[in-house]
Amino acid sequence: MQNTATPTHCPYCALQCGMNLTATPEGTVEVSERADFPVNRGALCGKGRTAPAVLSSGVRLTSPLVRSEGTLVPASWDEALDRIAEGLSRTRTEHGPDACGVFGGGGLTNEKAYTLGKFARVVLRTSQIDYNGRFCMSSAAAAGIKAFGLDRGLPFPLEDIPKTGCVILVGSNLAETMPPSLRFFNELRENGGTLIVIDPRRTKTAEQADLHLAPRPGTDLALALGLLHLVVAEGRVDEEYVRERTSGWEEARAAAMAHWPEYVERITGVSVPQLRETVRMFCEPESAMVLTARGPEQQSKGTDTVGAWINLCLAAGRAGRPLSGYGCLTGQGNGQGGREHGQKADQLPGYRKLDDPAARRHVAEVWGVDPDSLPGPGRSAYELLDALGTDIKSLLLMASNPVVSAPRAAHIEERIKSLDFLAVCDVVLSETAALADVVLPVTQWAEETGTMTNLEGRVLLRKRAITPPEGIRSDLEVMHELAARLGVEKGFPTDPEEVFEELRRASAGGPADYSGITYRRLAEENGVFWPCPAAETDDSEDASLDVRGADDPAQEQDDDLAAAVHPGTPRLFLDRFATPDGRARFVPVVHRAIAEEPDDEYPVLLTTGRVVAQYQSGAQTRRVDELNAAAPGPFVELHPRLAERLGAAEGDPVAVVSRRGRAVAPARITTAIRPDTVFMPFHWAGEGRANTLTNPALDPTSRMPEFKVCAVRLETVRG
Ligand SMILES: Nc1nc2c(c(=O)[nH]1)N[C@H]1C(S)=C(S)[C@@H](COP(=O)(O)OP(=O)(O)OC[C@H]3O[C@@H](n4cnc5c(=O)[nH]c(N)nc54)[C@H](O)[C@@H]3O)O[C@H]1N2
Ligand SMILES: Nc1nc2c(c(=O)[nH]1)N[C@H]1C(S)=C(S)[C@@H](COP(=O)(O)OP(=O)(O)OC[C@H]3O[C@@H](n4cnc5c(=O)[nH]c(N)nc54)[C@H](O)[C@@H]3O)O[C@H]1N2
Ligand code: SF4
Ligand SMILES: [Mo]
Repeated sequence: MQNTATPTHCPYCALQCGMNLTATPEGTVEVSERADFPVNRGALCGKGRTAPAVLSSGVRLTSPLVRSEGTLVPASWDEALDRIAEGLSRTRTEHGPDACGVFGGGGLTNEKAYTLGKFARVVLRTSQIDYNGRFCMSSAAAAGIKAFGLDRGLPFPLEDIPKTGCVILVGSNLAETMPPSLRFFNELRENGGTLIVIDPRRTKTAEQADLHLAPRPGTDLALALGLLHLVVAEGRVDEEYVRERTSGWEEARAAAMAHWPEYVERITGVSVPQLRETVRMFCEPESAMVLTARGPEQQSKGTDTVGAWINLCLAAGRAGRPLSGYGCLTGQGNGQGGREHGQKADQLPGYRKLDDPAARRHVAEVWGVDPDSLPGPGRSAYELLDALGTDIKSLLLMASNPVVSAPRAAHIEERIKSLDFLAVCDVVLSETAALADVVLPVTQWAEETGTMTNLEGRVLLRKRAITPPEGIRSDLEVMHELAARLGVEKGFPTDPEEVFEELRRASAGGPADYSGITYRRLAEENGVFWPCPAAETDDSEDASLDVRGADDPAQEQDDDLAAAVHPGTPRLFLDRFATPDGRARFVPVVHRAIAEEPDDEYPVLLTTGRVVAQYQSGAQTRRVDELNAAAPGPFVELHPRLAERLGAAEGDPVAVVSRRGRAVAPARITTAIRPDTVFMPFHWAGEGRANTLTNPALDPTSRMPEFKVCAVRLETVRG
């Protein structure tokens, strides 16, 4: 395995860029270009290039830790695992199964996410499981299911983007958050297509655009409705498409017509000529796409907002047709797969619903348990964290750092501290792990094999390239050991391929059907797009393993069998949508205000997001020198007019105060932001923690918190 390059994938974002890894004789790991993977064709951002730095023993956890007289001290695996099993059993005995909580992450492989969901429901029998993906794209998922009957990030591969006529990017700064993907948008423009970017800031992405609209944060819903109004008023509705392929148009149209362009201009700050220009650019070409990211989604009306953008696509006949459609740019490495296989509060594997009796029967059979023993749906991520220390007494946390990344973080930090028992599995001592009673050090991406599902719905194999250090175990081994200690000896294998084989069966027949996908196929193809049902002739697991066998000399003659292999589904909805009648559903939505409008006391809007050199809560990337040099700490981005009123100069510490708390960071003064808005990245803990300020107002459908807008005031800091 060592010394030769292993083709694998990046540990971080949803592009899941391909890379080659080589272990050097000196014991380090080198990243080299892997040109064959179509998503990035060799290109990597700085995070991916420097990812091996987190594998070194200087920064990672190397031993289990247990709390003893207030401090975390090294312990044996047996002691640490015993303590976790004891902590969870005691809670269950004293307070019942729902007093044990589980919190997962969208960075976990499909195998881990699947096993974590099963662990919660079969071993702990708790309904209280959710994950950080709820903070990420749950609003887009909810809107996609409403409209199309199915939620998959992009309904087409990224390589379709250069060939469409126009892309509207709503609240995505992909030049910083997915840098290698910018290539597709540059090619779009080289081919004569146009790019429209909607962002309150003139970001690096907006600088590439043919048209940049800078709405007031939290007004994307009104913006989309105003555009739909104009599509109707200008006679640009694709009547035939609406008749043949959609339902609910009349209600949605009536709702949109209340949003006159002048009214929308007043709400959003986007001028009527700009609205008209957007409609023209979107409707005139043969094909067009709308892509959303966290900007419009992380709002207390994110689901309706995405729904309004989908309505626009449907009215203009731009969905379920070649080179046209609505897509959501997912975020974490396995943000897509992580929510398909059961770590979400209301889901079972295969994107089945936990409250659907047929789904419960199917999955219970695969798990060998009584369907009635499966708990029902639990709380959403913020609600779960908010219940720590009250209804939920013990928490098992895997792959998230909510002390930094949850909204109203000071409150959540207090809730975490009030737990009877906290166990954290991580690769580093994150701010959340530092509060735990037991911390388990787990293997990382390069040291273990697993599947990931990228933003295109492409399931890919992230292969182990190096041997993990002594004393580290995988998340799968941890769950196996804990299950055994809690009395469930079987059903928690430690071999990822074995887990995947079970996941295939559990997902079979569900919306996210992986049953036709095998490790062997993934090793040979550059990923397979779900849904990919097993071929009809293939009723044993082994048969499909053999179908595409490269080293099978008889394969040439196996054409019949090969033809029976489902090719996967790169493009969705071309013939029909995934609704019962095959039609896409319009949703009648109307504009509503943000949860916390500015007032005299808190007159400025705060929005939050990312910078290119740091990842998420920073737990991993803040441990990489090169990335820290590029992005050393938090900042408050503000317009010169606002800075002048405040009396702050570039680099001066500025206090940002909301109803939840106060954060301090240096001023970064730029005309690239609206004068009524400040921006803070959320990658840091401590004084500059953006989430001390954010508002946990939840979207009623998706339960997504309003990370993207709250009311604040600014103060200068003396001394
Ligand atoms: N470098 C880096 N890359 C990452 C990540 C990271 O942490 N760092 N995280 C990954 C993950 S999990 C995710 S979810 C993605 C996120 O990827 P993006 O969604 O691209 O990232 P954000 O910076 O959160 O938000 C995007 C933009 O939304 C804008 N915005 C703020 N408020 C509004 C609003 O009300 N309306 C509109 N239209 N726009 C608004 C912000 O100004 C910002 O430029 O990135 C992934 N890639
Ligand atoms: N203000 C504000 N807050 C936000 C956002 C925002 O835009 N603004 N965005 C939200 C979004 S979109 C997201 S996705 C969340 C993300 O925020 P978090 O959930 O905190 O995500 P990470 O920082 O990636 O945390 C992952 C943790 O898991 C560890 N880890 C990595 N791989 C593994 C593994 O395989 N196993 C285990 N056990 N651990 C592992 C890492 O070291 C790290 O400590 O933040 C949300 N918070
Ligand atoms: S863009 Fe995302 S997947 Fe690609 S190298 Fe950077 S962090 Fe990794
Ligand atoms: Mo995310």
